[in-house]
Amino acid sequence: MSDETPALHETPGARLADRIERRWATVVILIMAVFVVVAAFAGIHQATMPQARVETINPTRLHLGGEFVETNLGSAVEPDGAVTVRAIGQQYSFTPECIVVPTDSLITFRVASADVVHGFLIEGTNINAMLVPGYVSTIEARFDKPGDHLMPCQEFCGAGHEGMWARVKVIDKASFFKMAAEQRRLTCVE
Ligand SMILES: [Cu+2]
Repeated sequence: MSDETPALHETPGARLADRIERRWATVVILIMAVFVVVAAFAGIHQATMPQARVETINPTRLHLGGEFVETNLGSAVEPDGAVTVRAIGQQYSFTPECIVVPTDSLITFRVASADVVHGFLIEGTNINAMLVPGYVSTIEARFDKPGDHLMPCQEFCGAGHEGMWARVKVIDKASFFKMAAEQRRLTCVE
């Protein structure tokens, strides 16, 4: 290399390229760091689907015994005052087809599929999970105001998929707990 020609990596163009590359590398590292934090947060709070905690169940025997027998479906107040909603998705309906929950309470949804993959989605909220046969899908939620939400199946599950939906009725906390004192399992199925 002669004295008149600078080395290739020392030309002004090369130095500019070097600066730009370093800037983009920093941006990429920051984006990856954000993704890692989001994934860790979702995992720790069990907000991922499939869930971090795997709970299995035999889908062919849901109706015969255990947590998901028909008399145990609907909303229940647990001894500690928390509300658990148990439901089943099957071709082509949800049981119960109208779910009633209180405002301002921690609600745990526990939902299982009795046959194929279905979707559990409550419109107007960020509640959205897959119901994979063999697994219990658990989601925690809170509703701050009374109202009605549609709950359509959001995974194509067969010829009758478009007719598969239920409703979620959010009522004020006092009336819910009054009803719950008189009945072991609540639904709004009429
Ligand atoms: Cu479905």
